[in-house]
This record gives sequence, structure tokens and C-alpha cells, in this order.
Amino acid sequence: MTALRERVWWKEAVVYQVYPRSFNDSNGDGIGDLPGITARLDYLKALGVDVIWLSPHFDSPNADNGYDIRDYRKVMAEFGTMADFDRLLAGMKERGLRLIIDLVVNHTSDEHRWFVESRKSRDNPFRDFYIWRDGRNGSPPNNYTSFFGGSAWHKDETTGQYYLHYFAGKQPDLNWENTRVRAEIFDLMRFWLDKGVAGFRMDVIPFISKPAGLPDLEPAALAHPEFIYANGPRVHEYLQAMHREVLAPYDAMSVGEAFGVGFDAAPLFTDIRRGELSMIFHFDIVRLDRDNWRKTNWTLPQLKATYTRIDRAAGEFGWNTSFLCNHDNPRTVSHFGDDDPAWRVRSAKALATLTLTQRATPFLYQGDELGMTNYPFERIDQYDDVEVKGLWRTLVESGKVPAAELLAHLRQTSRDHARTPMQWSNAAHGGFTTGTPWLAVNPDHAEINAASQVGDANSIYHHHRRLIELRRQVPALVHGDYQDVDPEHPQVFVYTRVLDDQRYAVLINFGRTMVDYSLPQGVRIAASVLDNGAGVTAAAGQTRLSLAPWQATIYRLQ
Ligand code: TEU
Ligand code: CA
Repeated sequence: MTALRERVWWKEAVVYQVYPRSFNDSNGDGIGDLPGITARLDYLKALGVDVIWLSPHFDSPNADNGYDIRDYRKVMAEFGTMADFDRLLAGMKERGLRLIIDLVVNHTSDEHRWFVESRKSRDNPFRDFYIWRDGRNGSPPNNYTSFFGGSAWHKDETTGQYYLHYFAGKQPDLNWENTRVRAEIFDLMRFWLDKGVAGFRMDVIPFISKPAGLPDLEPAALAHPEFIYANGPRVHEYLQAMHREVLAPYDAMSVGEAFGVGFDAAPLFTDIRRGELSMIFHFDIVRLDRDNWRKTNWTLPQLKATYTRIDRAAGEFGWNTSFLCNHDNPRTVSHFGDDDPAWRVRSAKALATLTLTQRATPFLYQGDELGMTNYPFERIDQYDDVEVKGLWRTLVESGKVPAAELLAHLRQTSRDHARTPMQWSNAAHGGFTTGTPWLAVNPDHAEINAASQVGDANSIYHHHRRLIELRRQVPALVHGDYQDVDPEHPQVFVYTRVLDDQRYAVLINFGRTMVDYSLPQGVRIAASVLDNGAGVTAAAGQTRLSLAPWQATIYRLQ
């Protein structure tokens, strides 16, 4: 089996994403912090994860919750000090956990020293660190749009030129064409690697090379500019240099946020023979039911087809990630499961089974292991996110979309669903803080919290723990070939994972009704290995199964 040729550590790891602002507040100011994370390391170790991805912890004015960095070598004051960071890393090392940090280098904050200098004058030594252009007859240099609303260009009065920002105006894009920019970035990466971090999650990394000459987007591209932004001419040259000069010498793991990367382009980023990234995040699953800000519907055959395409895109020499949530998405169980109290626990366990049995490195988002749900947002003032504010400005305040319509979509799609604080206990504010949380805690914390689940062997938390443990014991669940054996079935997801003579099948009923199901030819059960407790498992040789609502079982096959 060729896949086994590359049994590198990061393929066998399970990653847990911590959004520091919302994880655990140690000093009562309502904002999660690094000492708060250190205090919960035993909880994460017991869950069984290997790697923690920390969302940005750097000095930032927080126009986009840290994805706008003011100083790459300083810790955000609200999160603590460098000594707190060193203690967190030491605590992780003691427990055999690795840390990857968030590398946000497509853009900086406009308060970064480089940009403060850059905007001073046209001949400032840092001018060329960013992308400055003259306007076109009093309008922006081209028709690029920002993901947070409006033009991607901002006119800076000091010099009369425009700078480019794919995200907020406070997030100017760096000019990677400039060799000094690349040298600075490689240097700051080494700074953190020398401290002992194991690698990086790389924010919108395919966007770093800008289209040659910055021509206007064709009308058809305007709705999805990410497909243009992610295909600049020098992106692979930059990533290969980064791999050669920085990542490889440290055996560092890298995971690229591949927003805008199509399936065909995936191997260019992750084929191990090219020396670029370890793996990428595809957005085709979490965006399956999205048309920009609009929520649309998804069907199970569509979801299954997407899993297959993602697997095939990685091929033999590439590698994938498996995730259903992150800090930019609604909650896993509310999005793909059923958060009705009658079905929440079963469906959350079923989705954990799906996520943790892919041929990919699984990424769990904080609170996924508890089946945390979307927040019941009602009004615009309950949201914090810069993206929501941009949508409100460009759609509602301009009169294009009625307020009620946007609110109905946001209630299902907003990034703030994932950002409400972790629910540690049934205490006030879910035990997240003794003060006032920066974003309200979901009122369902009375029911859904870590304390109650750690003490209950049948909880969603313990189901995650068992799945992680099983994945560690069974190489076929990590490296085995992935095959969807019934792509058309509207309610049942069945796939096999095969490595040499180890054969497994995963069966998941994606619905509230019982399904009378005949196994496809060639799938012969030997024994049930792990089940989510929703129904009765099948015996060896049984071919007709009665699948209970949201039942999810891993079988060993004959
Ligand atoms: O997100 C990049 C991204 O393009 C989207 O997934 C984004 O969340 C947005 O919703 C597009 O509509 C990354 C970070 O994950 C995100 O938190 C940051 O806001 C963004 O980059 C800018 O740094
Ligand atoms: Ca705090």
C-alpha cells in the first residue's frame, strides 16, 4: 500500500482548534487568555488530541479578532504575555501535545509598523511592502471587491493613492513580490519555530500572489473573486521557497486555508513531492449550503460526492483535512446534524464518527466535542463580527435586502455562532468567566457543558475520545483507501476504509427515521467496532440492517 510510504506524524494526528478569545478566561475580564488555555490542558489531553491549533494570539487592534496583526513577535495584551505563551508551550510539551499557530501573512493590521511607515509617503522605504496604485478617473484602480463588503481598495488621503485589502480596510494586503517582505515573514516564522511550535495554520495563503497587472474581474468572477485571488502566478514559487527555507529544516506541519482553490489545483499545494504544504482545508463541505451570505439547502448525495472529490483531489501523494466547523462557520451539530434536543446527542456523535474516520487529518473545533449549538441570535446588535457588520452596511443599510431577510440567514450562517464562549459548566456564563463575557454565552450551557459530559460515559465528549483512541489503534482509519459504496442513497452514508487486509465500513443514518437497509455487494460485516448508541448493531454476516435514526457504526469487515 503506497499511502503507507509516507507515515508522517501529522497524518496520524488529531487537531483541536482553540479560539483563544472564547476558550477560557483566567482573570475575569471577560476575554479568554493563554493562562486560561494552560489551565485546561489536562482536559484536552484526556480527550486524546495531539495538536492544538491556536487562532491568532499576536498583538492586534482586533478589527477582525486577531486576524489583523500589529506585531508578529508580541502576544496580544488581552491574552497575556510572552511568559504566558512560554508556559503554555511548556505545559503542552510536558503532556506530549504539539502546538501550531496561525500565520496571517496575506495582510497585516494597518497599525503594523510596516504599514504605518508605508502610508507616510510614496518614497518611504516601506512603501513597497504593500500594494499601492493610482485611481482610475477618481475611482479605485480596478473592480476587486473585499470579502467584508465594498471595494477592495481604500484611498489614502496622505498620498492620494489606493491600497489593496481583500478583507477589511484595516487589513492591508502585503506585497509578496518584494523580497524584503518574504525575508521578514520567513524570519518571523523561524522566531516561533525556535520557541518550539510544531507548525502553522496559514490564513488565506493562496491569496499571497496577486494576479499579474491586477486586471478587472470578469463579471462572472465578481460573485466569487476567491477563485481569481487564489491563483496568482507566483504562489507555488513562494510556498516552495517557504518550505525549503523554513518549514523543512524544522520538520514543521503546515495547513493552508485553501479558500478559492479548486479540486484540480489541490495537488499543486499538497503533493508531497513538490515541497509546499502538508495539507489544505477545502471549503466545499462547509460551504455546500451557501451562496455567499445566503443559506441554501444541501442533500446527502451532494455531501457524499464532495467527500469523494476531496479524497480524490489529494490523490496518492497529497493529504487532506477533515472538518465540519471552525471559527468562521456555524456549529457542526446545527449545520449538518439535528440540534433539536431529541436528536442532538445522537447526531453530534454521528458527525464525530464521520469526521474522525476520513483519510485526512481531523480538525475538531472547540465545543464540537460537547455538541455545542448555534446561538439563538435575534437582533443585529447581538453580533460582534466584522463580516456581519459589512453585510449589514452593504445589503441592509443600502436598501438592497430587507433586515429580516439578512437576519434570517445570519441566524444560520454567522461566524459568531462558533465564537460564543466554551461551555465548561452550568455555572453563570458557562464557567467561561467570572466577569462579563465579550460575547454572550449560549443559554443552553445549563444542558450542554464539559463538566456534565466528562462525568458521563455516554456523552458526546466520550464518544469523541473513543473515536480518537480507535483511530490511533487502526491504521486503516487513517491511511486506508476511501470508497463511498452507496453514493445515491438519500439518507444513508456508507463508506469503506481499506488498508491491505484490514477492511472497515462506516454506516451513518443521516435522519430522524429508521431505515431498512441492505448492504451493498461485497460489504460483509465481521464485527461492530464502535457505535454511537443510537440503535442495535448488526451481527457478523448480517446483510439487512435496521438503521436507527442518526445511528453511526464502524464495522470491521470480513
Ligand atoms: O478566512 C478566510 C475566508 O476567506 C473566509 O472563510 C472568511 O471567513 C469569510 O467568511 C469569507 O466570507 C480567514 C480567517 O479564517 C478569518 O477568520 C479571517 O477573517 C480572514 O481570513 C481574514 O484574515
Ligand atoms: Ca482574560
